[in-house]
Amino acid sequence: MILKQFLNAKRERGFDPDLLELVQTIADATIKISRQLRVAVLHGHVGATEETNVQGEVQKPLDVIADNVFVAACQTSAAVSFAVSEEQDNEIPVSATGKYAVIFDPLDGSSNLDVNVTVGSIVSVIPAKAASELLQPGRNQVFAAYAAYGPSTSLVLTFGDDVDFFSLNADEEYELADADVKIPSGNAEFSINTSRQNLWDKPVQDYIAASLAGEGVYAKRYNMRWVGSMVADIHRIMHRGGIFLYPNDAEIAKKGGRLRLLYEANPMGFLVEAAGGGASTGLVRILDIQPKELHQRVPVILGALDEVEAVERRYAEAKA
Ligand code: P6P
Repeated sequence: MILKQFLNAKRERGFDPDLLELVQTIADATIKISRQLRVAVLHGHVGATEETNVQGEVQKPLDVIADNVFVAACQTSAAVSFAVSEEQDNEIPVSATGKYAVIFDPLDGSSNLDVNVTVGSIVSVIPAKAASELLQPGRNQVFAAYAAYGPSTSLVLTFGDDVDFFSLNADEEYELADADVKIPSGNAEFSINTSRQNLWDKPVQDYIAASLAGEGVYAKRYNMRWVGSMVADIHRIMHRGGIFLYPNDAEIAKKGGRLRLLYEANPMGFLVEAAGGGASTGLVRILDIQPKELHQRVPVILGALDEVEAVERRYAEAKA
């Protein structure tokens, strides 16, 4: 089944046609980006630009290209009220009669582009007609997805019900590859940047130490994977389980965390929870956080529910 047929079936089940059309538009944007990535090296689109974004990060040419693709896609849809991008300081007004805000990280993990490692786009859709409605808890999302640009291009999406995996076929159409995906339990594998170990919150230091000592949730020695591209690490976890952590640490605590709430933690949290997993800061569930500003950062602990709950227990014990 291709995405168009999948969305038609949702329409027959009463899903909002405007949202379904917007989802097709978003999917088409990721296909455009996938095409650009394939030839980026040959077109000199790797390396860095002279610009920095609102995050203070040096922009890659493809950050700018991907951002332009998503903004242009939003501007073709009367259903979109605002576009909010990691690469843009402020929200971009689109349609005065729009009813959905599209919030996105157009190209996540772009530092991996130069070395041909999987990168991704992350998208969140919330019901919002006015700029004053852009700061909503992630539980209010009506759609979330990521595209993983790797050996193949995957599109993983949810409307909050099931999580469905699509893969780009030879005709450049997204074809359903796996329906109603659930994160498996039992995979003793954590995903964290261990170079920051001495900075982590103590509950995380203790959780990782226990996992390495064979005293973690699954009582066996844990493996470690860290791609440095959130989409790639989360896609692995969606497939085979495990836990992803970018926890609070002594350095990043000043900024509130490393990853952004509105266009990384919220959409990934919505997807992971819909797949039966957990999404937490260690102290609170990510989807319950009331955002205070567009580019707010949060600590992120996502993955198999029993693993996330184990980290939350360590935070609770530390507070007791
Ligand atoms: P570090 C990429 O820049 C990103 O935002 C996420 O995709 C990724 O998980 C994380 O940062 C990598 O962080 O500290 O390992 O470079």
